[in-house]
Amino acid sequence: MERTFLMVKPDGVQRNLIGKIVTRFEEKGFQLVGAKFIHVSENIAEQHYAEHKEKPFFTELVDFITSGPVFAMVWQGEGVIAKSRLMMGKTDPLEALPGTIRGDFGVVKHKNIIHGSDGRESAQREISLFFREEEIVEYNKLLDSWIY
Ligand code: RTP
Ligand code: MG
Repeated sequence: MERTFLMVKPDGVQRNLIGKIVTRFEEKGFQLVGAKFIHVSENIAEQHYAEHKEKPFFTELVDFITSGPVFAMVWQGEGVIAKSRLMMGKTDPLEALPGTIRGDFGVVKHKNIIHGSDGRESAQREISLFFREEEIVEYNKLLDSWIY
């Protein structure tokens, strides 16, 4: 089953949005298979955002994601990578549609509440950057037979 890495960023944590965000993915029918409340180190932040290393906002990005605790998660389900990107909305919260997480809760690009992997390869890379294999919990849910 497909998996993705989602993370409530420091602004989402400070604004008490963890519960609301988790609820959206639960209600959709995706399954939470890993979660941890952590302070991201500079080293992990730099690896996580390696694709943006040359961008002018890279330092700002690393400073922000290490500025406070985050809620890191692994979610599982059919099409979860692309669908969670849709549920998050566009990078810029002012462009993100109402009904999306960024569209409903964010205002500026550099404080956009949530991170989500943008493809299969980044999902794999990010999951293994933040989670050890044994920290991911595989289990059967009765509810699944009503979703699939
Ligand atoms: P994310 O990686 O956080 O899920 O966001 P994303 O895929 O929608 O956006 P991405 O292009 O990967 O950019 C990563 C994060 O960098 C910040 N950003 N700032 N100042 C700027 O022009 C700018 N552009 C991007 C955003 O916080 C974005 O989430
Ligand atoms: Mg991205």
